Amino acid sequence: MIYNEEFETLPREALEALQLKRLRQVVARVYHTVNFYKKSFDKAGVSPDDLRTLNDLQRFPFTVKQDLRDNYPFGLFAVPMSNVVRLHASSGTTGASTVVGYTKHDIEIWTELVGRCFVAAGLTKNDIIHNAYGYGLFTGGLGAHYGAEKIGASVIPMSGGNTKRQIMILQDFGPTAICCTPSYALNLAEQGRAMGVDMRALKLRVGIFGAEPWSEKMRGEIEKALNLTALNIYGLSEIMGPGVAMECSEERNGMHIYEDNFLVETIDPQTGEVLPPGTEGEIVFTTLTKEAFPLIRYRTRDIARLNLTPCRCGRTHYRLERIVGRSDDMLIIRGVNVFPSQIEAVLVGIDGLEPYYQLIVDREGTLDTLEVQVEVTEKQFAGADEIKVIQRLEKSLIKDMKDYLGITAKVKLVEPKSIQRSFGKANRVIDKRKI
Ligand code: DLL
Repeated sequence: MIYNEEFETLPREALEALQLKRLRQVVARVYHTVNFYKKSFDKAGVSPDDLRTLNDLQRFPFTVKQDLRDNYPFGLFAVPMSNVVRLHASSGTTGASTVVGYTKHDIEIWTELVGRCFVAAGLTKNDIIHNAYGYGLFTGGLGAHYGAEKIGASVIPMSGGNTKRQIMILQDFGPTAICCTPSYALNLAEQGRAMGVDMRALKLRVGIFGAEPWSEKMRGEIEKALNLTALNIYGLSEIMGPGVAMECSEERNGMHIYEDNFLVETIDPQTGEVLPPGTEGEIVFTTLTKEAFPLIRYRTRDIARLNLTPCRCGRTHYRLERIVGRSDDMLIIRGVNVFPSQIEAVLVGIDGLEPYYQLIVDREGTLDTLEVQVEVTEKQFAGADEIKVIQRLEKSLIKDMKDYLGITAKVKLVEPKSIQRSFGKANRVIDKRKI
């Protein structure tokens, strides 16, 4: 089934004509309403009138996450706040966080696109959808929620956490579909088994998993543990939230990008040069229909490849293959995005700590773990109540990490000079996870 047959199956030529029309509109609009774009286009010597073909977009400058941070919180909005009906944000200390806004119309489009995703997954109004994406500033919970209601399904607004309760609801309410991160799906399966529940006998038949990288191997494990069909959903808050791209149940081989709303390019992350579609590189999006927070040539930092071959399902939109990595140092820990620099921002300014730290990321069972090792100062280390003070410091750091970044971390304060010094770019992250 296809939610919006007209737009999802547009022949390529008509799709590109629509994209060009929308692109010209959005580029002109941001130029005239957002100071940042006026300045950056002027600096690059381009104007909206230069856009005659889709290829002309290559002359326009990229937008990067730092631009969002520099304009924190609302500086890139293209409409007055009175037209904004919703805000979402990433975690982070002030300024390191990114904030996105939506008009009523933006929410309608987002809702339709997530509706498209659910229909692509084979869901209908007869399904009960257990939504375990976090509700709140994260886009996952509310994004999936609105889409589920749009197709008329019954949605259980479960949010994240409370695993035992989730397992009880899965048994009692009998949802036929579940939305969560792939690692949480494995965690639910494991905890359910530990509680003596036959997780394969639940009514679940489809899982819609995303918000973090996963592999075909993990797909196999989840399908086996929960006895369902596992599908991949992609999105990022800057561009909209979940529902930028979604796998169809027919081929389960790459996620159709809703290209009537998002223009996609692949670039070389080192040089910024545009690569032929189908080559592995960094994915760049331009939003074509967003009102409150349009983005022009936004560098996602996600590394992947487009699949241009026609799909059995009939959708003409190109597919995004699995995300294979990132061109920056962003970590996704239990579905929460965090940059080492944000952790550093929590650490600096705390009396008794040195600016030397290391992050050790691992996976225990199905759950990501993060250990932050930080050096204490000589003075602190040699102090009389050393152990008591260190324990207090560790506790308060764990709390700050949770409060500012939403992550659960172990903190280990280590002796002065025990973290290896680097002679070039510091390598502060040791990621031992094998996904
Ligand atoms: O994770 C939106 C989302 C919610 C997508 C629910 C899917 C389901 P952010 O928190 O802004 O938004 O994180 C976006 O997460 O740039 C990717 O690096 C990563 N990511 C999202 N989906 C996938 C996926 C949401 N299916 C960042 N596979 C993106 C791999 C993914 N990585």
